[in-house]
Amino acid sequence: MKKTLIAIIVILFMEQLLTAQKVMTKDERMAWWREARFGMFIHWGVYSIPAGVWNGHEIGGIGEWIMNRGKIPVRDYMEMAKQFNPVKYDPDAWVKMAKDAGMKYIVITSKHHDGFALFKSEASKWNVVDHTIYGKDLLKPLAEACQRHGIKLGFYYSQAQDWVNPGGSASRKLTKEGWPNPDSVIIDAYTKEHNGHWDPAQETRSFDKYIDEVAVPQVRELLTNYGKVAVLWWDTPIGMTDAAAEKLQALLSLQPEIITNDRLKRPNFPGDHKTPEQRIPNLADLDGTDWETCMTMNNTWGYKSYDHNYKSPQTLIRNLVDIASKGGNFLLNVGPTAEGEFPPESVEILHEIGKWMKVNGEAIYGTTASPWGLFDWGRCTKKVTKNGTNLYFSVFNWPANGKLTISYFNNKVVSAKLLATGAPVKTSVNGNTLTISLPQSAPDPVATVIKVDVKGTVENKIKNNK
Ligand code: FHN
Repeated sequence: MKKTLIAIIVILFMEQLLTAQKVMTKDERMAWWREARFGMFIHWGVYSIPAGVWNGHEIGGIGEWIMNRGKIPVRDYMEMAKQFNPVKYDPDAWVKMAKDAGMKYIVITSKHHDGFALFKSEASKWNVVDHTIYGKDLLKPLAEACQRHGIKLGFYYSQAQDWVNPGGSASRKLTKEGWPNPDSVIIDAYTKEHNGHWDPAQETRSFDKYIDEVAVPQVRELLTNYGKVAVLWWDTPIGMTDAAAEKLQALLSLQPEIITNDRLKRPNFPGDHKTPEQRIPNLADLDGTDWETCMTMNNTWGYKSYDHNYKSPQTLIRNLVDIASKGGNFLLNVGPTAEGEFPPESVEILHEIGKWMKVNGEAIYGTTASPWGLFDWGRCTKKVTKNGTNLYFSVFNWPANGKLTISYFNNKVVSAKLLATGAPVKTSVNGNTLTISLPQSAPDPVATVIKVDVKGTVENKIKNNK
């Protein structure tokens, strides 16, 4: 009896060991991400204190680049950062806002190009715990909140550019991109000679040493101390070498299920997905590789107090539909303030997107690209089911004659309804043309979804429909 019990325990243990060691395929790793379709990007750091203004000058460009475009000396920037004190930071509220908007994952800047770590690090004192009056790790409570609310958490990490930790690289920006600096000629000559650096303090160590002494240990910290990390989002591989990329890539084995993007080092480290930025690719650009469009709500990633140029919820909802109809993901950015709050405009936009997603999320989650490509009147997404295929037609421009016609249609319609209300809509098939008869006016002027269930599979028609 005792022997049998021991044998069973040994077998169970061996089984567990084997499961744990099983290397996941890319499809297995990407499954949740492809299902999710919609995530939140968060750009947060000490640049949210100046919020786009330095010494009374509005600094050009995106907020998180203020140090570079403003040519702020390392010592001054570090002095400013000491006052970082986000007392209104409420990670549960952040995660809930993402979740209520229909987002399934969050990617936050653990360290942006200014090198400031939002986490406790043994590799550099230039981090929120050791350098600021706030003195607490910002990622730990976010990881816990994500866990509580069932949202996946990923870390953005600027692996090459680092403007404070010596040895990091710097993309060269001309002074005129920042403010009318009277010393521009001297500074521009200096940055030309010094690979984009503007302060001697940035060059007291080699890039290789920076990788070994800062980037590698910090990425190890991120992949060790915060539970499950869903995504590692590299950025701007300026000055990266294959050798440095190898070292960073090797750390990913600490999180065997992790997904990474294509920005570690080009072209030898393609990662799992492409990252079109501030744009939605055309169908012709897509080659079957997974992709994720990242986009700002206004014109900056990091908070800028005077940027109120927000896209409308309609534009962003339609972007999400457009992206899903092409088989991609949408990573929509929020740039919190120095106190730790989302800007009110972002809160409102998230709320509006959430209202639409609550009704129409089925047309986004777990869908794949439109078999027809684009329509003048809107977009289509598709979901294969046990019994056939669900087609989701999202109508942006309501047809004046109340009819949608879809050519190259070869399936039998099982049912058709407005996704929002469940009210049936009439369909007829004439030859290979499906006609959907719609109500007189659009129930949702942003995007009304018609769900059409058909028998069988719907093959790709894009080559016919060009
Ligand atoms: O330089 C960064 C920028 O600040 C921002 O983080 C974006 C987000 O994709 N990435 C870089 C520019 O490509």
